[in-house]
Amino acid sequence: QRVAMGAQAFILPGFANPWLNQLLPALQAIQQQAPFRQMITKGGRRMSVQTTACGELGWVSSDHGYRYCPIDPTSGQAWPVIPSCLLELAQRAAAEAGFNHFHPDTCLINRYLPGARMGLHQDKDEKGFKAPIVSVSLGMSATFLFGGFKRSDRPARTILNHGDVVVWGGVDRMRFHGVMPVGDMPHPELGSQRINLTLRKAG
Ligand code: MD3
Ligand code: FE
Repeated sequence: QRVAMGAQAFILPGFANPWLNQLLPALQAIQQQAPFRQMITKGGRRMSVQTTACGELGWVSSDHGYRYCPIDPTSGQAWPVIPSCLLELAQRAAAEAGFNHFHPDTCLINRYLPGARMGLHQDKDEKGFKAPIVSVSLGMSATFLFGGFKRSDRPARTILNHGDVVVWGGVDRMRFHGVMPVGDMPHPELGSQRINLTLRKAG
Protein backbone atom coordinates (compact mmCIF):
# COMPACT_ATOMS: atom_id res chain seq x y z
CA GLN A 1 0.00 0.00 0.00
CA ARG A 2 1.22 3.46 -0.97
CA VAL A 3 -0.40 6.70 0.18
CA ALA A 4 0.48 9.72 -1.97
CA MET A 5 1.15 13.00 -0.15
CA GLY A 6 2.55 14.70 -3.24
CA ALA A 7 3.54 13.76 -6.79
CA GLN A 8 6.80 12.25 -5.49
CA ALA A 9 6.08 11.83 -1.77
CA PHE A 10 4.58 8.64 -0.39
CA ILE A 11 3.75 7.03 2.93
CA LEU A 12 4.27 3.26 2.94
CA PRO A 13 2.33 2.15 6.05
CA GLY A 14 4.05 -0.67 7.94
CA PHE A 15 6.63 -1.11 5.19
CA ALA A 16 9.47 -1.54 7.73
CA ASN A 17 7.73 -4.30 9.72
CA PRO A 18 9.45 -7.30 8.07
CA TRP A 19 12.87 -5.81 8.91
CA LEU A 20 12.25 -4.81 12.53
CA ASN A 21 13.53 -8.04 14.11
CA GLN A 22 16.95 -7.26 12.67
CA LEU A 23 16.74 -3.48 12.71
CA LEU A 24 15.93 -2.89 16.41
CA PRO A 25 18.97 -4.77 17.80
CA ALA A 26 21.19 -3.11 15.16
CA LEU A 27 19.96 0.28 16.37
CA GLN A 28 20.85 -0.62 19.95
CA ALA A 29 24.42 -1.36 18.87
CA ILE A 30 24.67 1.95 16.99
CA GLN A 31 23.54 3.89 20.07
CA GLN A 32 26.30 2.26 22.13
CA GLN A 33 28.97 3.36 19.65
CA ALA A 34 27.48 6.76 18.87
CA PRO A 35 25.26 7.92 21.75
CA PHE A 36 22.38 10.34 21.26
CA ARG A 37 23.21 14.01 21.85
CA GLN A 38 21.36 17.31 21.42
CA MET A 39 22.49 19.60 18.62
CA ILE A 40 22.35 23.38 18.82
CA THR A 41 20.23 25.23 16.25
CA LYS A 42 21.54 28.13 14.17
CA GLY A 43 19.52 30.32 16.53
CA GLY A 44 21.66 29.05 19.42
CA ARG A 45 18.95 26.91 21.04
CA ARG A 46 19.29 23.30 22.05
CA MET A 47 17.11 21.04 19.89
CA SER A 48 14.49 19.09 21.86
CA VAL A 49 15.22 16.10 19.61
CA GLN A 50 18.29 13.95 20.35
CA THR A 51 20.35 12.83 17.38
CA THR A 52 23.02 10.41 16.28
CA ALA A 53 23.93 8.90 12.91
CA CYS A 54 25.42 6.01 11.01
CA GLY A 55 27.03 5.79 7.59
CA GLU A 56 30.03 7.37 5.88
CA LEU A 57 28.81 10.79 7.04
CA GLY A 58 26.87 12.09 10.01
CA TRP A 59 24.97 15.34 10.47
CA VAL A 60 26.43 17.59 13.16
CA SER A 61 25.98 21.15 14.37
CA SER A 62 28.88 23.33 15.48
CA ASP A 63 29.83 27.00 15.70
CA HIS A 64 30.15 26.83 11.91
CA GLY A 65 26.52 25.78 11.48
CA TYR A 66 25.27 22.44 10.23
CA ARG A 67 27.35 20.05 8.16
CA TYR A 68 27.91 16.41 7.35
CA CYS A 69 31.12 15.04 8.82
CA PRO A 70 32.87 11.64 8.43
CA ILE A 71 33.95 11.67 12.09
CA ASP A 72 31.64 11.70 15.09
CA PRO A 73 32.92 14.67 17.16
CA THR A 74 31.68 13.02 20.38
CA SER A 75 33.75 9.83 19.98
CA GLY A 76 36.45 11.06 17.59
CA GLN A 77 35.77 7.89 15.58
CA ALA A 78 34.03 7.14 12.29
CA TRP A 79 30.27 6.73 12.56
CA PRO A 80 28.93 3.16 12.80
CA VAL A 81 28.15 1.60 9.41
CA ILE A 82 24.60 1.51 8.08
CA PRO A 83 23.26 -1.98 8.94
CA SER A 84 22.67 -4.05 5.78
CA CYS A 85 19.02 -4.65 6.73
CA LEU A 86 18.46 -0.87 6.91
CA LEU A 87 20.13 -0.31 3.55
CA GLU A 88 17.98 -3.01 1.98
CA LEU A 89 14.82 -1.60 3.54
CA ALA A 90 15.67 1.91 2.31
CA GLN A 91 16.41 0.77 -1.23
CA ARG A 92 13.21 -1.30 -1.45
CA ALA A 93 11.15 1.61 -0.11
CA ALA A 94 12.76 4.09 -2.51
CA ALA A 95 12.05 1.77 -5.45
CA GLU A 96 8.42 1.41 -4.30
CA ALA A 97 8.13 5.21 -4.65
CA GLY A 98 9.78 5.27 -8.08
CA PHE A 99 13.38 6.01 -7.06
CA ASN A 100 15.69 3.28 -8.29
CA HIS A 101 19.44 3.09 -7.53
CA PHE A 102 19.22 4.88 -4.17
CA HIS A 103 22.66 4.79 -2.50
CA PRO A 104 22.42 6.58 0.84
CA ASP A 105 25.70 7.56 2.54
CA THR A 106 24.15 8.61 5.84
CA CYS A 107 21.31 7.81 8.19
CA LEU A 108 20.32 10.55 10.61
CA ILE A 109 18.76 9.09 13.73
CA ASN A 110 16.39 11.31 15.72
CA ARG A 111 15.02 10.39 19.14
CA TYR A 112 11.92 12.14 20.48
CA LEU A 113 11.13 11.83 24.17
CA PRO A 114 7.68 13.05 25.30
CA GLY A 115 7.34 16.76 24.45
CA ALA A 116 10.11 16.81 21.83
CA ARG A 117 9.21 18.37 18.49
CA MET A 118 10.73 19.53 15.24
CA GLY A 119 9.75 22.90 13.82
CA LEU A 120 8.97 23.42 10.14
CA HIS A 121 12.16 23.30 8.08
CA GLN A 122 13.59 22.24 4.74
CA ASP A 123 16.38 19.65 4.44
CA LYS A 124 19.11 21.44 2.51
CA ASP A 125 22.43 20.52 4.11
CA GLU A 126 22.96 17.71 1.57
CA LYS A 127 25.24 18.33 -1.44
CA GLY A 128 22.62 17.47 -4.05
CA PHE A 129 18.87 17.16 -4.03
CA LYS A 130 18.43 14.53 -6.77
CA ALA A 131 18.34 11.58 -4.39
CA PRO A 132 15.19 10.98 -2.34
CA ILE A 133 15.08 10.79 1.45
CA VAL A 134 13.65 7.68 3.09
CA SER A 135 12.29 7.96 6.63
CA VAL A 136 11.48 5.10 9.02
CA SER A 137 9.33 5.79 12.09
CA LEU A 138 9.69 3.62 15.20
CA GLY A 139 8.15 3.60 18.66
CA MET A 140 5.51 6.12 19.71
CA SER A 141 3.26 7.66 17.06
CA ALA A 142 3.67 11.30 16.08
CA THR A 143 1.81 13.90 14.07
CA PHE A 144 3.88 14.77 11.05
CA LEU A 145 3.53 18.15 9.32
CA PHE A 146 3.74 18.06 5.55
CA GLY A 147 4.04 21.61 4.28
CA GLY A 148 4.49 23.47 1.05
CA PHE A 149 7.42 25.35 -0.43
CA LYS A 150 7.07 28.43 1.77
CA ARG A 151 7.25 28.29 5.54
CA SER A 152 3.94 30.17 5.63
CA ASP A 153 2.10 27.46 3.61
CA ARG A 154 -0.30 25.71 5.99
CA PRO A 155 0.92 22.12 6.43
CA ALA A 156 -1.19 18.97 6.11
CA ARG A 157 -1.09 16.67 9.16
CA THR A 158 -0.65 12.95 9.12
CA ILE A 159 0.09 10.45 11.88
CA LEU A 160 3.19 8.28 11.53
CA ASN A 161 3.21 4.98 13.41
CA HIS A 162 5.79 2.34 14.32
CA GLY A 163 6.96 0.68 11.10
CA ASP A 164 5.74 3.39 8.72
CA VAL A 165 8.11 4.54 5.98
CA VAL A 166 7.95 7.85 4.12
CA VAL A 167 9.78 8.46 0.84
CA TRP A 168 10.02 11.91 -0.70
CA GLY A 169 12.13 13.28 -3.50
CA GLY A 170 11.98 15.02 -6.85
CA VAL A 171 9.47 17.85 -6.89
CA ASP A 172 8.60 17.24 -3.21
CA ARG A 173 12.19 17.21 -1.93
CA MET A 174 12.18 20.83 -0.75
CA ARG A 175 8.86 20.86 1.09
CA PHE A 176 8.77 22.33 4.57
CA HIS A 177 8.04 19.66 7.16
CA GLY A 178 8.11 19.10 10.90
CA VAL A 179 6.84 17.04 13.82
CA MET A 180 4.31 18.17 16.44
CA PRO A 181 5.30 17.72 20.10
CA VAL A 182 5.24 14.00 20.78
CA GLY A 183 2.85 12.75 23.47
CA ASP A 184 3.47 10.07 26.07
CA MET A 185 1.65 6.92 25.03
CA PRO A 186 4.44 4.39 25.61
CA HIS A 187 5.07 1.97 22.79
CA PRO A 188 4.92 -1.73 23.82
CA GLU A 189 8.46 -2.45 22.57
CA LEU A 190 10.25 0.90 22.59
CA GLY A 191 8.59 2.57 25.59
CA SER A 192 8.29 6.37 25.87
CA GLN A 193 10.25 7.35 22.79
CA ARG A 194 9.88 7.85 19.08
CA ILE A 195 12.87 7.13 16.86
CA ASN A 196 13.02 8.37 13.28
CA LEU A 197 15.66 7.25 10.80
CA THR A 198 16.25 9.29 7.64
CA LEU A 199 18.45 7.81 4.95
CA ARG A 200 20.01 10.35 2.64
CA LYS A 201 22.70 10.96 0.07
CA ALA A 202 24.58 13.83 1.67
CA GLY A 203 28.02 13.82 -0.02
C1 MD3 B 1 10.28 16.18 4.14
N1 MD3 B 1 12.84 14.38 10.53
O1 MD3 B 1 15.50 14.78 10.40
S1 MD3 B 1 11.21 12.67 8.50
C2 MD3 B 1 14.77 15.53 9.72
O2 MD3 B 1 10.29 12.51 11.93
C3 MD3 B 1 13.29 15.39 9.81
O3 MD3 B 1 12.25 13.05 12.65
C4 MD3 B 1 11.43 14.21 10.80
O4 MD3 B 1 12.60 16.17 9.26
C5 MD3 B 1 11.30 13.16 11.86
O5 MD3 B 1 15.21 16.39 8.95
C6 MD3 B 1 10.60 13.91 9.59
C7 MD3 B 1 9.86 12.36 7.44
C8 MD3 B 1 9.46 13.25 6.30
C9 MD3 B 1 8.31 12.92 5.72
C10 MD3 B 1 7.81 13.63 4.65
C11 MD3 B 1 8.46 14.71 4.13
C12 MD3 B 1 10.11 14.36 5.80
C13 MD3 B 1 9.62 15.10 4.68
C14 MD3 B 1 7.94 15.45 3.03
C15 MD3 B 1 8.57 16.50 2.49
C16 MD3 B 1 9.75 16.89 3.05
FE1 FE C 1 13.77 17.27 7.82
